[in-house]
Amino acid sequence: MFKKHSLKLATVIGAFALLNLSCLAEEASKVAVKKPAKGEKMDDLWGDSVVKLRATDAKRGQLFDDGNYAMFIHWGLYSTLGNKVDGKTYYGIGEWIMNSNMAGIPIPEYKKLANDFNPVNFDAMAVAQLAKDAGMKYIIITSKHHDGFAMYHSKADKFNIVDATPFGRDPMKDLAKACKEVGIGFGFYYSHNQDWTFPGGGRGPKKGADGIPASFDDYFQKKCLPQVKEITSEYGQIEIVWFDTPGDMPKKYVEELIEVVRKNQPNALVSGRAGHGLGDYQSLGDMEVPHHNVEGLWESVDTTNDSWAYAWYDENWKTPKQVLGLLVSCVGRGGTYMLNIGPRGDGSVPQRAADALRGSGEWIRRYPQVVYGAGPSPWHHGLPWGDVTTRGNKLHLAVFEWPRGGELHLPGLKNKIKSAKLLTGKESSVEIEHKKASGWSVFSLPVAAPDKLVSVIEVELEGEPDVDPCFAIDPVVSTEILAEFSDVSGAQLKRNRWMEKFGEWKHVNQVVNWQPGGAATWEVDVLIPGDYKVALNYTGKGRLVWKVAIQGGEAIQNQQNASSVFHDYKIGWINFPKPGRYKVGASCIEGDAQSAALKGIKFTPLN
Ligand code: JFZ
Repeated sequence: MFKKHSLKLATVIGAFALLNLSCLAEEASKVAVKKPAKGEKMDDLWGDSVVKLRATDAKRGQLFDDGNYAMFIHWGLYSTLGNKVDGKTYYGIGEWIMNSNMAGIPIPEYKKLANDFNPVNFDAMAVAQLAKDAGMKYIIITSKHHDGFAMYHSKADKFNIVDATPFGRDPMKDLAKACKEVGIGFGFYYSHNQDWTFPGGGRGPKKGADGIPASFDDYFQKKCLPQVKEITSEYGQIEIVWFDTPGDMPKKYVEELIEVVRKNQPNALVSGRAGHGLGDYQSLGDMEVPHHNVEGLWESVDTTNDSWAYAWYDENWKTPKQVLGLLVSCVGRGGTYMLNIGPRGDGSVPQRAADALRGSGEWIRRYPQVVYGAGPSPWHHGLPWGDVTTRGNKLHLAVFEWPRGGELHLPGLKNKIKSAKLLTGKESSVEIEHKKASGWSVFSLPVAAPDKLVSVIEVELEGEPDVDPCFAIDPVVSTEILAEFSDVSGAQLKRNRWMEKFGEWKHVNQVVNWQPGGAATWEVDVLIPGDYKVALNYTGKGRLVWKVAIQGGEAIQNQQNASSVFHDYKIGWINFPKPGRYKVGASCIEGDAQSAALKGIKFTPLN
């Protein structure tokens, strides 16, 4: 079962990491974003960032193994606009405000912003302390984004925070020092391919001020290479150089940059988005945590609200519990989570972003073992009530949805349990009772969750964790199983990506192209027999008729509405007559089946 899934997922992730999504053209955007001008598709910028783990990565990989959690900061000239230009608000990722899909600001206009850039409220110590309080192990900050403005003192190019602004100081010196002082790592984001203001840079002007045509090589030699030398030699030890959006940048340039990093910072990691598979680890698509374990060194990057850079209107903050959900599932899938904040143009950090980070950080301080140095879940996917991380013979069950009825159900664990303890976040813990039932482990719990955010049960096993990762229908909590985990016949599993707001990418693996007789089929394990409510999550047009059938058992069908937004539609009750394994299939059998895109199936116990 696991093998099959990992293969399927490898394909999904491979496709997603390759990001050369020519198919994207067919995949209509969900939200009307202005059509990019010719040659201005965002997705041809991502290049080949698939990275294979190499043996020599072991030492540098330590950062990810121990850390698992980092702060990303998008801060630049664009932060002064906060997505408002000439009184008009543009919705989307703030650092792209210059782009023609956003405000479309001409280069000379944009450069003028530097005249008023004076981030007097930037407090490097406070930012480093915030990351520390959040439980994050290092900070990666934009030294230069696609706009070409250097947020540090660059001798290679005057368009920087010291030479071009009234501020006239290098805040990166302060931040590098502050990180050292509070005891966390420091590193730089650098946009190596795209430079929208320097002649010859990716998507930049094609001519210099003198009217003479400029090539990418001009940009590379005059700005990119010297700047990468600067950021890797003038800020002490750095942990990562986070290159981004390689596009079709020739390999030799990427190789040269990596050589510089290796020479100046032999212990630093290079992000996969350097391109050509030359980085040390893989950055998965933005704002997304994978649903199945992923091998090798990788991270997910995400942001506290919906934009990377500050956007004045964006109060859509992740709550501390959401942050923990994303972090724990990232660690559970075997990766590292890097969560972004976007300081304002004056350098201050929005209070709610800080609150979300501190709220989740307090939890991490109570249960550090769930995050730091923790290994992936032997279930290879999340569980209905939460997720699992591991260390040696110990499982940490992070319970996000405390089950009613005083029992937690854990399917498929083959080991003998030595002990099970409910952690209290302090030194003490409470031993809890557990029993085995039809291959499930059942833990007795107090009625109320002991932790207001996420409670943790530590289970010590005899031997290394040995688990059957089959999907199992929880007897208490709703179980959603994604379509990407189904066997599909007479239909197709396809990845759909779209921008919710400009630059805010969403991704769904969905079953489409339904043919007569087509089905998505899951194998599920049932502990408590009886009736369960079934819902399907899909998009489509008009009314659709769906059939859900248990192989050799009951089949139900129903007509429900559809819309362009993924939503749970109730199909009906279905009966599992006894405990054990079942195959359950879902099919779109009537209506505009060509419009139907199935994302998942949900089983909810009646009581
Ligand atoms: C890039 C940048 O363009 C963006 O401004 C931001 O800095 C973000 C962290 O990275 O955007 C991307 C790059 C890659 C993907 C999506 C957005 N991707 O691989 O899905």
